[in-house]
Amino acid sequence: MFIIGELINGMYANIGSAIKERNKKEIQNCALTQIACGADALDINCGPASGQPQVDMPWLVEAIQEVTDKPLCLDSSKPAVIEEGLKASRNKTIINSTTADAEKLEALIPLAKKYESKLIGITISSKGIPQNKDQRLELAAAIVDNCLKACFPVEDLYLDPIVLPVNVAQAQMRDILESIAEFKIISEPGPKTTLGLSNVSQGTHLRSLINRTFLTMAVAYGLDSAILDPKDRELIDTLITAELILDKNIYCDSYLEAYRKK
Ligand code: THG
Repeated sequence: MFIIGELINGMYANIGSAIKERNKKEIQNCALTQIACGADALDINCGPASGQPQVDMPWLVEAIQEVTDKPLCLDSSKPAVIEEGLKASRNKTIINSTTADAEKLEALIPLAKKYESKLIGITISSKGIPQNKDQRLELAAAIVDNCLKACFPVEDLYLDPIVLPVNVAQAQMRDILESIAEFKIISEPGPKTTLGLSNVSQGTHLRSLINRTFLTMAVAYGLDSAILDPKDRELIDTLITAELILDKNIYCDSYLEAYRKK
């Protein structure tokens, strides 16, 4: 599982004020802590309160790459903000994200090619978030189709079914999980899959329990990557164990320690 740490997000109060005050240390500590906990990449989102994301995004990129070479996942709904992040990046990048709308696809697929970035495609369109699995698949297929037409390698595309909170969209959880398996066979070779795990538990009690249960189920449906809180130790232990059960990790009595070190 390719783990993308979610904690450098301006929606968190400490990160929001660190961005405002240009407190590099706070951002760098957050980056290093997530990596120590097992993050393979770091999501970077300036947050809803940022008045100048085109300036904040490259500042964040520069601060983080002073302390790590891990890939950065540039998270913004604005292509211009993502482009400023790409320009500042000297390591691998992931664009987070394009929707299935032509305007976004036409802006972001060429950027992904130009900067040799991976690309997350979320199954959302101008009509909103799909309400069932067929609508999700239709948007996913449109994203894949656009990548194929533009000669963008589909193996570098991560499709995201958009996870909704279980307390508002309980009836959609099964569709979201089944979409993971469906997306992977849209083309040959197929795209990869990712999702924003913490969305599932927003506004609920027992967040951590809901997160790790959903992740375990998603892993069984073939999930390749997730944006999550790597500081949640039980979550990471559960993930390692789920992959053990699926024969992706080799069992030994100290498998948790062994796979945490990997
Ligand atoms: N898909 C893709 N990218 C994404 C998401 C997605 N990026 C953003 C988000 N969703 C994933 N990241 C988070 C980060 C934090 C939370 C949820 C998802 C979260 N935050 C607390 C909350 O809202 O309750 C904030 C708590 C606080 O303020 O301290 O849950 O789905 N491609």
